[in-house]
Formats: sequence, C-alpha cells, structure tokens
Amino acid sequence: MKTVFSSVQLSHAPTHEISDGELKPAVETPDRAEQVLQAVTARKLGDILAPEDFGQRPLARVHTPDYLAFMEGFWDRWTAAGRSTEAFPFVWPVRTLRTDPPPAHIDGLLGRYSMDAGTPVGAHTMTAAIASANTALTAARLVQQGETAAFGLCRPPGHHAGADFFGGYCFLNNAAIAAEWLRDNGAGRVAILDVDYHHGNGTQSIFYDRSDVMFLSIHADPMDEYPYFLGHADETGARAGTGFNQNWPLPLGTGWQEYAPALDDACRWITVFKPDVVVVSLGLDCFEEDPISGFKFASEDFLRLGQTLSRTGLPALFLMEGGYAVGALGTNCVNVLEGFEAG
Ligand code: Q9C
Ligand code: ZN
Repeated sequence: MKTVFSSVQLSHAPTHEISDGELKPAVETPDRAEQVLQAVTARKLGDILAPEDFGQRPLARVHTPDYLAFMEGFWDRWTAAGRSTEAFPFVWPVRTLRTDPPPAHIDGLLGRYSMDAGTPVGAHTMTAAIASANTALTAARLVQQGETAAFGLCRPPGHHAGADFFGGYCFLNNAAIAAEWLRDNGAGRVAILDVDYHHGNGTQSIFYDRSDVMFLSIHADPMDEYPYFLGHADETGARAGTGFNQNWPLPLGTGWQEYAPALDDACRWITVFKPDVVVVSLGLDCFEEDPISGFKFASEDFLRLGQTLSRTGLPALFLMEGGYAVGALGTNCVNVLEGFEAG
C-alpha cells in the first residue's frame, strides 16, 4: 500500500492546548506523524509519495469561501493586532447571539469560525492543513486510478472541522474533501467510516443531507466525551440524506469485544450501500494507553480492525485522524493497514 506524506504538514506545531482548566502541553504534535512515517518505513508498507497541489477548488467544494479566507489571512491579522503566540478562541456565537454581521475584531472572528478553545492556531497552521488536505487528495487519486487501498498520512487531522469552523485539532476536513473529490471524479457513491475514538461531527454535518455520501461513525458516547453535542444514535440524516447517516455511540471502557459487533454492523451498512470507495477516517485513539481517551484497544486489535474492513471487498482510502499515544501510534496505525492487506 502506498503512503502519501509531506514534511510541510509538520510546520503546524502547537505548544499548548486548553484542557481540564489548564494550559497543558499540546497532544496533537508533529512527532505523531514522524512516528507513523517511521513505522511505515520500518515495516515496508510500500512507497512513500509526496502530495501534489490540487489547488483551492477541492477545498472550496467543502468549506465556505469566508472560512477559507479567514484561515488564509489569520496570522497576518493576529500579528497586526500585536499578538505573537499561538491563538485560542474564547467567545462563541451561541444561542441568542448573532453570526451576521461577522465581527471585525480578530477575537470575534476566531470564535465565529471555531467550536472549541482546545485547538491552537499558529503561524503555519493553514499551510500545514492545506498540505494535509493535498495528502488526502493525492491518496484519493491513487484509489481512483485503481489501487485497492492507499494511506494518506494526514496531519493535522480533519474530522471535527465543519464547512465553516475549526476545532478538535482539525482545520480542513480531509475525509470530506477527499470524498467530494472522489464524487467529482467518477465515484457514484462514497461511504465514510469513522473509527476515531471521537465522533466525526464535522464530516457528519457536511454530508447530513446527502444520499450519495454515507457517513458511519463508531465512537465514545457524546454524553460523556468530546464533542458532546453531536454523535447520538438518533442522528440518521435529513431530507435526501435520511437513512444515510449512522452512529454507534459506545460507553467509556469499551474494548475490542464490545466494539467488534458495532464494526460488523457498520460493515453491513457499507455492503448494502455498495459504494465505489470506502474512506476510512483512521483515528488510533481507541488505544488503551491513549492519554485523552477512554477505550481499551490493545495493539493487536488494530490488526483485527483492518482485517474486518478488508472483508467488505471494497477499495479503501485510509486517512489518519487522531491518536495521541505517540510511542505506539506507528505500530497501531500500520497494524490497521497491514491487517487490511492480509485480509
Ligand atoms: N481533556 C481528534 O482526535 N479535547 N481530536 C480533548 C481532553 C479535544 C480530538 C480534551 C479532543 C479532540 C482528531
Ligand atoms: Zn479522536
């Protein structure tokens, strides 16, 4: 299986995040990607290719023009306001507040275009996010050209980012951008299976009205876990998309034994839907040693995950999402990919 990666993705290097009422060391760090790259090389998964630049078009198929312009211009405005450290939003347009007109002040805009205070934005964040999206797109093209599977070593991740907001360490929704590009380039139907520990709220919201892109997510119950405000079992799609969204919220403490039936169920949904491609939002944060998560996967369970996915018999585009136990991240990630190949 070929891997796509660019070192430009390392330039987003947050130092801190706001978590548990404290300013803590950031967990979504460049060494995550370096560890996975090392494991891909050590285990000879296959060639590693640099992404190509797909330009603004595929990004604008998913994200709004005003959000993309805000992200592109952010650092200049931030530094013009006299700031020099990474940025955190702190005020949001919740119920009773207006989003229109958008504020002029950078602090207002940060809140307008974000969902949480846990996602620092730095000087090179958008550059890295664009490289991450191009990594997803380049891997998508490999599958579109006939590869059985490809791996986009995406970082920063994407599945929490919506059409016009960042959050959950995500800025551009790589899986959504790749799925939309696949639809624009010959795929009639695309399924997105999100196995990150956290619900993929951004991806769900982007495709919620649509029947051509099915979204399936297995994750920690949002009653008890981030993102808290989406990911329940009764979210099954709307309008034309009714019946094309499915969530499996699982309790904290879930291990492979309890996870496997949900995964089997999701695979059955995929089989019935008959997509041309399955995009896998590949979070590795279900791991028992993950520092911010509450599931109990052992490293070998990731092999089983990959194996189960291969039984759909469909081409798969793997795109990395979360996973913060850096020391085991490479092993766990390549376990999924090798499990898939071993079938
Ligand atoms: N006290 C992804 O895995 N908040 N994002 C954690 C911990 C945010 C995770 C707070 C978690 C976002 C892509
Ligand atoms: Zn996650």
